[in-house]
Amino acid sequence: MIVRTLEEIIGSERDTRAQNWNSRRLLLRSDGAGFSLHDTVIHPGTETLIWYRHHVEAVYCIEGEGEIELTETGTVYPLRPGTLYTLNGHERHWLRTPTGLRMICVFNPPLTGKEIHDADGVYPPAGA
Ligand code: 9YT
Repeated sequence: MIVRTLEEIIGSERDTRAQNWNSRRLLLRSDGAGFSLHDTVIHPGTETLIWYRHHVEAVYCIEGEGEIELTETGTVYPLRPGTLYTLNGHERHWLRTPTGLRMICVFNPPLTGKEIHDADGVYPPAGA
């Protein structure tokens, strides 16, 4: 059994900072749960290109307003607290927020640690 608090993650090596977001990684592959679980804060006024080619991500918005736009179709989905999206087709997309967002994110396969997006918005495959 694993019990952790956000307070002990913040400022630790599990608190991963990128230009547009902070990801507080509550569970990682080394925890052996089969998925990773993150409390992610997206900074206000940002636009981020994301493409999880090697992972499926589920994202549940709990604070803030924003949108995702699929690059292939131009389809835009508004985000607000209570909205879930799941990139089960590895959809490449823009994530935009004027207000900032707080999201609970699950990755399968689980992230290993310090992944941040490359220039294409991709995280490397697990084990790479
Ligand atoms: C929504 C999203 O994918 N944001 C980027 C960070 C990611 N959630 C992560 O690594 O925790």
